[in-house]
Formats: sequence, C-alpha cells, structure tokens
Amino acid sequence: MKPVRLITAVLAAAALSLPLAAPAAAGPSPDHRPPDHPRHSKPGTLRWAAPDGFVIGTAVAGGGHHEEQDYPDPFTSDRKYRKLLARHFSSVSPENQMKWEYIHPERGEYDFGMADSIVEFAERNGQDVRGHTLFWHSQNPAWLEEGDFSDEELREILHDHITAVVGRYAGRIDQWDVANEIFDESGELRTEDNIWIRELGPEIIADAFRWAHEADPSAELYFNDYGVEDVNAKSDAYYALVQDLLAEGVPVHGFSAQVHLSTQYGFPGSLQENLRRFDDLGLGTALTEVDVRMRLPESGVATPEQLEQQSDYYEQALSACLNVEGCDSFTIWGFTDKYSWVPVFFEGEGSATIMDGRFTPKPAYFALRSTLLEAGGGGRPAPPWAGRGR
Ligand code: 9MR
Repeated sequence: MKPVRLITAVLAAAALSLPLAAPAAAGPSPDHRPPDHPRHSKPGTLRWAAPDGFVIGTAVAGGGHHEEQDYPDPFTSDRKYRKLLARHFSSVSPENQMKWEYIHPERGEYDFGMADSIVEFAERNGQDVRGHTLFWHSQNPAWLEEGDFSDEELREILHDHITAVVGRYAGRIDQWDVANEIFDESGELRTEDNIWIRELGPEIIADAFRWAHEADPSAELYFNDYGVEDVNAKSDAYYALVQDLLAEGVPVHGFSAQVHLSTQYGFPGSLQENLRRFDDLGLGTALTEVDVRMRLPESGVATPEQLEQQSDYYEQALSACLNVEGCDSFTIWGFTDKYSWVPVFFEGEGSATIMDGRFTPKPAYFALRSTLLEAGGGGRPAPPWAGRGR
C-alpha cells in the first residue's frame, strides 16, 4: 500500500467524524494581483522589471543562523540592506521571524515584535507578505517539543497558535506556508519528526488548513517543500494528498517549491511540468526560497564560469514559473551573500544569492531582470543608470 493511499484512508475516516469543511470554492478568489505601484517601483529595479501581477520576493534576514554570526540583526540594523529590500522586491518572507520558536516562545505567550515590523515595513513599501510557517518539524520551541501534552491539549495548542498568528495578520498576508516539509525524500509523511503528525495523525494536516482559513479567509494557503521541483516521489505525494484534500473541500490553495539548488547537480528539468500539473488542479503555485549554491574554489571567490551557470539556473527557475499561468510569486532566499544561510549549513559552499557580500549584483541578478522584462514587465523606460543594477 502506498503511503499516500494510507493518508487517503485516514483522511477519509477523519472527514466522517468532522464537521463539514468549507467547499474548495470558498478559498480566496483567483489571484488577480494589481500592478506594482509606480511610487514603489523605481525604473531599473527587479520589481519594476516584473510583469503586472507577478511578485518578486526575498526572505527578510533575521533570527535562525544569523544569531550565531558576528553581525547585528540584518533587518533592523543594516540600512543599505533595508534600502535594497524595499527597492527591488514586491514581496517579503520572514526568514525565521514567524516560526514557532520566535513568535510563540512560551506556552500561551506570543512575541509578535519582529513579525509586526516586517509586515509594517512591507505595507510602507507596497509589498506582499508570505507568511512562513505554521506547521513544521523544525524550529519549534522546547516547551512544545519537550512538553508532556495530551492529544487534546496539543490540538488546542495548534488551533490557538494558528488562530492567533494568522488572525493577527488577517488581510495583510497574501500567502501562508501553512504546512512546511511534511514529506521526506521518498514521499513518506514525516510521522517521526513532525510533532503534529506523530502525535495527532495525518488528519491534523487538514485541520491546520481549515483553522488558517477560518482565521483569514482572504489568505492563500500553501504546502511548501524542498526537493519537490521535479516530478518525483515527493512531489507525487503532494499531488495525491492535495487531490484528496480538495475532494474533501479542505481549503488548500497552493503548492510551492522552495528551489534550493546547487550547481553541483543538474537543473530540475521537469520543474515547469510539475508546476503545471498542480496548476491544472486549480491550485496557485509559487517558487518560495530560490537560491543556487556552489562549491567554492580555494580562493573563496566564485569563478566567472560558476556565476554563469548559477545565472542560468536562476533564469530557468524564473522562466518555469513565468510560463505557468498561476505561478505569480518568485521569492529568493535572501538577495545578498552577506546574510545567506548557505555557508553556515554547507561547508565550503556559498555564493548562492544574486548579489555578493557588498551588494554588487552578479550575472544572476541581470538574468532575472532581463527575463522579467522579456515577460512584459518594466512599465517605464529604464534610465541610463539602470544597468548598474542598484
Ligand atoms: O534561512 C533559515 C536559517 O536562518 C535557519 O537557521 C534555518 C533553520 O532551519 O532555516 C532556514 O530557512 C529554511 C526555511 O525556513 C525552510 N526551508 C529551508 C530553509 C533553509 O534551511
């Protein structure tokens, strides 16, 4: 029996005992995003280059690995970083600041400070926000992972968290990564390391989406994962699961691939085909954490050939999204190597983003911009200085 079929059975059983879910059609209306406002969208920038209705986003650096580095919090301390964050991007994703360990550090105690300042920054700068994330196996606080709770209490904890966090930003967050990384490489549900699935069973996944929808009926609710770029065992597992959930009327609105790539491996050639099959189910799609790392030479500086290959990967990922109608959100996992998670997690690797540590744009930056322009963006002619990419 395939694991996803098992889920089907469990979910079907759960559906019988739960109140009727809202029909799938009760989700947000099909996304018709307005054009980026000219006040925010300065000629020559990435957001200016993007076609109407297509958002180009980045993670907002802070929390997580940054806390162990010898620099202050990037988002609140680095003025140049903030300037470029506002200038180039029409969407932002908190890199860590909305994860459980930050936003819900003690039972019943929320700390919305960092998340609030990101949402307010986004509003001032005419940016969308992608909420990240509500249901994950990682970066949960100790009180939760090590607590001794009954099933009923755990359900209540998750319900209250989703209601509090999604509710606080209702109408202000466009897309939520509701469930993050719930399958492993072979397409098996993470029944060991995901506390919710382990303790409450797979049917809790549907509840997470229902509760998020109740808290903000206008937000688009996503499944998000890495290693699901291609048509493969893991993306197949999502494909089967979302069909089951949609058939039951669970408010699932989108499927997103993170797209953490490395030049050591080939480009995931079936990305577009994969996005399209989810699109055909009526779901939105998005690329949410794009970066392209590489093994660095001894000098620590990427070679021109490596940067060209990287640029080609960024461009292919963007094109795959642009070619699928419902894929209208392309987010990179940081825009400068100064703050990238890659060197911290992969020894000897780096240079994964589109600007180096001094914010100098790489070929990948220009490739993204020209691909966006070719897709019909750039409301006004670029001024002569635009070629510098700043
Ligand atoms: O970039 C994030 C880093 O600062 C954290 O230390 C790390 C801890 O897990 O999480 C990183 O972000 C991850 C994201 O939340 C989910 N997909 C994979 C990302 C890179 O690990």
